Amino acid sequence: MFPSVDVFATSLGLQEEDVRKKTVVVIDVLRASSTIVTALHNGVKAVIPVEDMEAASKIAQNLDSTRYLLCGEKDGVKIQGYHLGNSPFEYDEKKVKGKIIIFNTTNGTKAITRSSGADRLIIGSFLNLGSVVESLKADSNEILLVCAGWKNRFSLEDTLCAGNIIFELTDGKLPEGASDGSLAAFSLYASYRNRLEEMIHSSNHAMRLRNLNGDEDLTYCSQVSILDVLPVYSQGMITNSK
Ligand code: 3SL
Repeated sequence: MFPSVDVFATSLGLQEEDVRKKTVVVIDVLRASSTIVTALHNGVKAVIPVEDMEAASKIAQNLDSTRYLLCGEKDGVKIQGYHLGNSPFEYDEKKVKGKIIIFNTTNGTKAITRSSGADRLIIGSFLNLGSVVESLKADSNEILLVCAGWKNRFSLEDTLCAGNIIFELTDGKLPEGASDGSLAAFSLYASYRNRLEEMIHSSNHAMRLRNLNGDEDLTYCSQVSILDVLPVYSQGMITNSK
């Protein structure tokens, strides 16, 4: 039985009532979701997503400085004075194991905080797609897939990932009565699923990132279901519930 699934192409205008009593999956393939998944896989204790630098410093002031790392980016570039930026490759086990990450990014962490009133809030990416789908299959809530997008605009890679989740939930056959959002994301994914990596590399955000740090992050974030991690948000923190 296909649960009720809808898709927001960005988190702009997302209201509390849109997420209430639902299971929400926030998707920011490039790169916030992929970085959170990687950080948790490499032993991060918890990720605290924040909306801006002010919120990040407030939280940092109340924590012992040996316990946390201040991390994130503005327009793709590491914020001055922060320990780490937003490339998943920065979050290797040696640096991050056991740490709390205070995480501030342009679109991804805003989408997460805007969805915080959900009944269940999961962070999804291509990297942990299998774990997300498995968890959604066992969930009786209505499902909302929230794409982070880029500065209130549609992002190809996030909607492709939403479509991939829906494709897996429906075994590739979208039932009648699916929402317009599901139909659009599903159809996009179904059209490009054999050229996923190529499509991600040709997205607008990939072009911006390529100028900043090459192709390495793009190739990494395009891999499907390589990490068995289920990041779940609760009371201000994201932890791995696997
Ligand atoms: O917008 C975000 O949250 C980031 O993931 C953007 S970037 O990939 O670091 O540019």
